This record gives sequence, structure tokens and C-alpha cells, in this order.
Amino acid sequence: MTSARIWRTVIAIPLFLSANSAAAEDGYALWLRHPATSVGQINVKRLGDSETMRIAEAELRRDLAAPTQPIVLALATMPAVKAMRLPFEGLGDEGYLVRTVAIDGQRVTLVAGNSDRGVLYGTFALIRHLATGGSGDAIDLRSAPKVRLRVLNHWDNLDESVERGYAGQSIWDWWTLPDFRDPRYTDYARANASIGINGTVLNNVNAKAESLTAPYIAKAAALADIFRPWGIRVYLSVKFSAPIELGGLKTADPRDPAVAAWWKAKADEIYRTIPDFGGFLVKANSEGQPGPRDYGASHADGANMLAAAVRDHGGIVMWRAFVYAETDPEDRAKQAYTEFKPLDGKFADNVLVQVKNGAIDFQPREPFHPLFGAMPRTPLMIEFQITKEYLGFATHLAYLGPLFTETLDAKTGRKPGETVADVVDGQAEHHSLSGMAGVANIGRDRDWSGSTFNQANWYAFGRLAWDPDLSAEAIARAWAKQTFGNDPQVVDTVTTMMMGSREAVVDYTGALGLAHLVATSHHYGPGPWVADLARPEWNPVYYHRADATGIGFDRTATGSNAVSQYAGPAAKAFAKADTTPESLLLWFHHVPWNRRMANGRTLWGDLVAHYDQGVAYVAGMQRQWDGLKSKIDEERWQKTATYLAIQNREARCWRDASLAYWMAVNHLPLPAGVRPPEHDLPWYKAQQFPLAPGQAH
Ligand code: BDP
Repeated sequence: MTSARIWRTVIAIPLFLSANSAAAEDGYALWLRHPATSVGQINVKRLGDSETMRIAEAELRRDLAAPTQPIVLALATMPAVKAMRLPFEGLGDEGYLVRTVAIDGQRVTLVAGNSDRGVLYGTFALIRHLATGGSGDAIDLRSAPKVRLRVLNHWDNLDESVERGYAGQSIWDWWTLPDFRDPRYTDYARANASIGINGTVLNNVNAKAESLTAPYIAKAAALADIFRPWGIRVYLSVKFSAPIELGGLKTADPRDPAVAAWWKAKADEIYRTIPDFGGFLVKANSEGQPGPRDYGASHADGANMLAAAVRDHGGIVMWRAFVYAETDPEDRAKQAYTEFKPLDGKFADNVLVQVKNGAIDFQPREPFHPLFGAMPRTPLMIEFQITKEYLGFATHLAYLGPLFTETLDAKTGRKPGETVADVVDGQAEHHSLSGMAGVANIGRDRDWSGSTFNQANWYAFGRLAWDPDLSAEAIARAWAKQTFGNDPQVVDTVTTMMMGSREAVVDYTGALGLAHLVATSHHYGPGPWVADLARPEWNPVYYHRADATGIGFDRTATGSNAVSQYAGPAAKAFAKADTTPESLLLWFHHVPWNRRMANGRTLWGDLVAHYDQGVAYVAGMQRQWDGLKSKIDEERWQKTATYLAIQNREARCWRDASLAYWMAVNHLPLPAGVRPPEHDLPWYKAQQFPLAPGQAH
């Protein structure tokens, strides 16, 4: 055997072989379930050598069932490829071209890009193409990412707990890093690369200063080394007061030269260890975090000072707009806009402002954030929450593809036809920096995300970050095929279940634009009655404003006037109840319980119907899943069936508790034939879950 052969044999060993590979359907393999027979049998030729190219080759040997023709991996710059005059322009350094071509008279599948990362992404596109039933002999795939930074945000703490994490402890074992390089870190990188994610923020936005000490930089560097060949850069969340806590300075005022010098030295130290370090993510002056406002400086002052520290190294700063203060009596939905809109044009060119999809906080449904129509001179990164803090934790089946696309497809109202996606991908104003962030739902659970269906939300985030114009349904279908195989009954049923599942959560937790009705702190289960928390905007009653006569938050000119923060036609539509989509009615308007809805019901009758519809949808998913029992492997089927039963119980609880509360407020009877709540209101109020997972500490 030549040394090349030996090497090839070694790298062809499937990395997912670790534990339990014969019965590998425990969810660990995610959507990359390689066929057991393929190892080493694929005819792959790799032109050119780099770690990334070798990985691409190994992936094909691992993941492909024997294709009909040989595969050639190559860079666009190679003479043999150049001679073919293929359309590589516009593909940038991450795009790929996968095409059936003739080389020396032989038909081959060429996987090529302008860089080896393009080749790797092309490899995963080919794997996906074949795994989802695509033909093996007339292939023509060509794609480049529309968004530049496609980044996971881990809310992982250094003590290995995960804020709002429902899939076990953090996958980063900070304690044994940098020495122990868990093979799982490589599998994490593979999964992300397969869906186009190219960055990861390792630690919680509620950051500890310690993450910037030398030992923790070394730990981050070990992860960066593992991720690098997979095209993934690491970033860190930073605590704005780190110069005081670590550097012994008296202030963290961004205008103080000593503070700027401290950050510059810290950045230099990081880049000595992690030469391709991505940059910083910052949560400042929000929920108790320190920030520039503590010193009377602006968010732009803070962001620009950090941006200057990383700029010479090619780093960037992602500065969060999730800002609201207890001292500010303004409608919480308005505060980020009020703070940031005047700063448009004032940020350095390596700063992105990271804006949550909606103006409050990752609710099951929110209108798009008004900042997307208000800061044309600033690259705005969108932030979604993949982990389901407000949508049933890990146990509820809620496919977030439709939530993501609903925001991305929304019209900003600023320019005719402009969508949030146009702003996010930089197209609208020709920003070269663009980004999408997703709060990860990944933990140390064997199946990574707490359930098989939660994996779909990680997958959908990555696919949409690559191309925000994809449809949620097409993504669901592809995921179902890659995850469960190509049996049409399975694929159709799974896709159908997924597509309505997020709307079901909206229905059983509070439809028609209601939001933030959750129990205190852990946010598990209903708490619409909560009214006694220190800060007004922590109380659900602040959001629904229900009384005997009506319900909803008046955000029009007669109320908080948050509608005025929207641009043009969007502001106009939201300003009147009659032109606001009913799905957002109570977000913008306080209306009487007997308001007539489009379907002829009263608002109260319609709200009740939504609760019942949500509960019924879950029961429907249970029936559909039961019908797939013989077609899905035992372990994944059983866990999903059990979780659906939990979801059913909890959806009923949400419905019953909410109805009991609304009836206590509006004194209205339930429409004829509607099942009354199982318990009385005091019973629901008495339920306590102090140990619910994912809490901040
Ligand atoms: C809220 C979470 C909180 C996060 C915060 C944030 O409840 O744990 O720290 O968002 O995004 O949704 O900073």
C-alpha cells in the first residue's frame, strides 16, 4: 500500500462511529446519517491538497452511497478546471459549483469553488442533493452565500450551564480544554459546515470577564484550531467592564484612552493565539449588563472603541440592539429604536448592529423589529433564537422555519418591496458586511438539541443564513429526507407536522398578537396573571393590558405610538386595527372583547377557538406520528412520541390556565360547547417550577 492509500484508509473511518454506531439512530448523526456500506467505495479524486480539501474527500467517502460516476474535487484556479470556462464569477470565496462534466472523455461530477471552503460547501451540497433523492448523473448545483457572517450564539456559561439551554450542559468542556479535544467538537464543526454556518460565539452574551483571561483564550484557541479547516471562526462575547475587572482600571469609559489601550492589548493577545479570531459580541446596558451608557457615552462610542481594537486584525464587532432599561418608562418595544436610530451612520465600518427579529424578545410571534426599516447606513445583523425559550423548551415540537421566514419576508416599508432579508443580506444598501445570528439549541445531550425535531431548527437556521430566500417548507422537506430517509409517506407526514407546528404554539400560548405571557424567570408555562415584579415590563399584564372591556397594547398614536417607528406603509397599516393583520392585532391595539373578527366571531370567541385549535394540532401530530411507527427507528420514534404526549399535556395546561385567567378578567362565558378549564384559576397560579431548566444564573 502506498502511503497515500494508507492515509486514505485512515481518514475514511467514519467519525460518527464513536459510540453505538450500529444502532446509530439515537440522533447523534443529525441529518448526516451516512450509509453503513459506503466507506472507501466511492471513486473520489482530489486535485490539490489542504486540510479542508482532505476533509471534503473524507466526507464524500463517509456520507455518500455509491454514486453513478466518479467525483473530482478541485479549485477553480486549477488549469484543468480553468479550461472548462465554468461560471465561477460571483461565487466569492465560499460559493460552489457542482456539475457533471467530461474530463479526459469520462463523465465525472466536478465539485469546485474559488477556495477550498467552496469545495467543502459544494461537497455538502452534493451529499444533500443525493440524500434527498437528486439524480446522480446530470448534476448542476451552483450557489454562493447571500449573508457573510452565519453565526451561532452559544449562551454557554463558563461553569458549563447554558442559559436558555434545554439540551443538557454546554458542549464546551471548559474545564478539560485546551488539553482534551473531545471528538464531539469535530462533529459539531462538521454539522455546522454542512449547513453553511461559518462562525460561532462560544460564550454567553451575559459574559463573564474571565473568558478574556489567558487560560480561557487558550481554551477558545483549541476550539478555533479544530473548527478552522471546517471554515468556522470563533468569536467571544465580552463584558464591557472587563478593563476594570481584569485590568484594574478605574473606569470602562470607552472615551478613556487607557480603556481603549487595554482593549487593544487584549485583542492583540487574542490574535497572537487565534490568528483568525472573528471578533466580539456585546450585550451592553441591557438587563443589568455594564456598557458605555454608564459613562454617558453612546453605544456607537462603545462599539467603535472595540472595533478599533480588532480592526487591524480583520476582526468585527457585533453590537446588540437588545437594549431596554428599568429607568426608562417608554414602551419596551420602542426603546431599542429610540437608542439606536439616531446612531445610524455613526458606527465604524467593522461594526454590525445585531437586532432581534422582533422588538420585544423572541416571542412565538412578533412583528419584525422596526430598526430593520430605519438604519440604512448600518449593517444590521438579525438575531433569531433557535433554542425555544418561549416555544416549549426542548419537549414541544415547533419548527421555526416559518417564524424565521415570516420575519425575513416582511416588508420594511422603507423602500417599495424591500424586505427584512434584503436589509439583512446587505443588498438593500450594498453593505459588504452582513450577518445572521442564531441562539444555539445545542448541548451535551446525545441528540445535540434535546429532540430530533429541534435539530431541524438548527438546520433551518443554517440554510436560511446561507440563503434567506429559501422557503421554510423546502427546508423542512430536505431535512426530513436527510433525517428519516426518502419514504414519501414519512417525508410528507413529517413535513406537514412541522409546517403547522409553530402556529400551534402561537395558538395555545396566546394568539392574535399576544406576547410575553410566560411564568416568571424560567419562562416555563403560562403566567398571564403575573403583576407583582419589580420592573413593569417584566410583568405579563404589562403586555396584554386586559381588563373587563378589552385586551391588547395600544401602540398607536393614542397609546405608546410604537407604530410611528415603522416606515411608510408598514406604519400606516399597523396604525389602524382594521388594517393590521389579525395575527398581530393585540400587539398594536387595545380592542373590545366583542370586536367582530373577519371570520364573524367576536374577539373573545376567536381567541378561545385559537386555543382549541392549538391543542387540537398537537393531538393531530400525535396521530400522524403514530402512523409512522413502523417506518421510523425505535429510539427516535419513541422519544418523539413521548415528547408529543408531554406537549399535549402542556398545551392543554396553557389553554386552560389562560382561559381561566381571561374569564376572571372579562367575566365572559365560554362559547357554547367549549370545554371548561380543568382546574380553577388559583390552582394554575399555585403551580411552581423553580427547577425548570435553562435559567439564568
Ligand atoms: C432573553 C432571555 C435572557 C437573555 C436575553 C438576551 O430570557 O436569558 O439574556 O434574552 O437576549 O430572552 O440578552
